[in-house]
Amino acid sequence: MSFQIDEIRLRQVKMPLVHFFETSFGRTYERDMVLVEVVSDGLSGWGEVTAGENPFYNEEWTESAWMIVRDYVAPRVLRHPLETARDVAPRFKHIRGHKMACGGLEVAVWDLEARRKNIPLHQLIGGGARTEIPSGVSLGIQDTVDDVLRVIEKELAAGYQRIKMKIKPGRDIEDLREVRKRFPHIKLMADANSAYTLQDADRLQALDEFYLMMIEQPLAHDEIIDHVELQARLQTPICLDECIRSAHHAEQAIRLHACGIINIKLGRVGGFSEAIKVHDVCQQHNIPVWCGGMLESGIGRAHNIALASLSNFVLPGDVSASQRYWKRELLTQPIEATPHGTIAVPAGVGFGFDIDFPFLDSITVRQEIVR
Ligand code: OSB
Ligand code: MG
Repeated sequence: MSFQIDEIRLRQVKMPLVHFFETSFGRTYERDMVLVEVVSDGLSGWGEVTAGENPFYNEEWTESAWMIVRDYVAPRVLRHPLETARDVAPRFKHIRGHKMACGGLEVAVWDLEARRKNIPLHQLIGGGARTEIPSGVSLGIQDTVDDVLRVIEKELAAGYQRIKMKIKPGRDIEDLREVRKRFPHIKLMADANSAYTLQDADRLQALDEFYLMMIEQPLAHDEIIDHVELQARLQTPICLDECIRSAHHAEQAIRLHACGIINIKLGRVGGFSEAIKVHDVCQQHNIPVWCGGMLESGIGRAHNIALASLSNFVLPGDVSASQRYWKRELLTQPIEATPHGTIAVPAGVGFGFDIDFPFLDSITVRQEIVR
């Protein structure tokens, strides 16, 4: 049953984080994000562009995403006959990069298709392999090691299954030593967000002593080959994040032994079609995956939950409860974690949660409709 998108509504919303989030590339106090609503036959599907406020994680940021969606992404989808949401991603093949902008609209069409079929999004994408997804937390760099220990204590008490710590040169070996001394048995990993080069290989090798589950994206965001060399020197598996923007990259990284694990982010790879392909490539090669996060609002979070219900998402991911990020969620009900560190996959139609429209309107700073 083919359909077409009649109208695409863009919104920019600002939401302060309950606690700043610091990575090797900087601190975020407030999210400034672009939401995409696609309308067809009076039904709406929703997506979130996961770009940051600055072009530091990758080349995209709020402003670039707005322009790319408005001027390049939306016009390629509007009033074009679609059989399924799978027909959306190929329409962007001439757009270089800007996968998060493309992905924000692509995931909205998947949500729309699920709503048209009156089924949950997880079912439409072929997920539903589990009814609860295993949940971990990503902890930003804290001011002191004592703060790190305190935050870990709190998240473990809340039940989360694994702890990820952000590291950078100077906040790595010493911090991890303290954490391991205090918590010798927890599932622990570190994320460097590309803060090192091959010249730091000795320093990274020293982290083997802490038997981390994995070290995430130690080297440059666009550099698979150096990771091959580093992986050969480490016992700890490397997990690639920034480097993997397509299933092709995943296949190359796996073939070259650049990593043992891959983190999948919907935005980074341009939406569900490509995320599913990355998942499948990894599964064929026995590479486990987990779902990463980009400090999403409830809408992006809900899409992540659906994604993480695919069968090869066997490791706890970065998708955690709304209250860790927001005083008030964009949804009528916040997303919550269970005491055993999981998040229930919602049974409702589409992405499975209801948007809190009055609140959404109150934090919207810009709107534009593309017809
Ligand atoms: O590298 O995984 C990352 C946040 C912003 C940019 C990059 C990353 C992150 C996180 C946070 O680690 C994940 C989350 O809690 O949403
Ligand atoms: Mg990462």
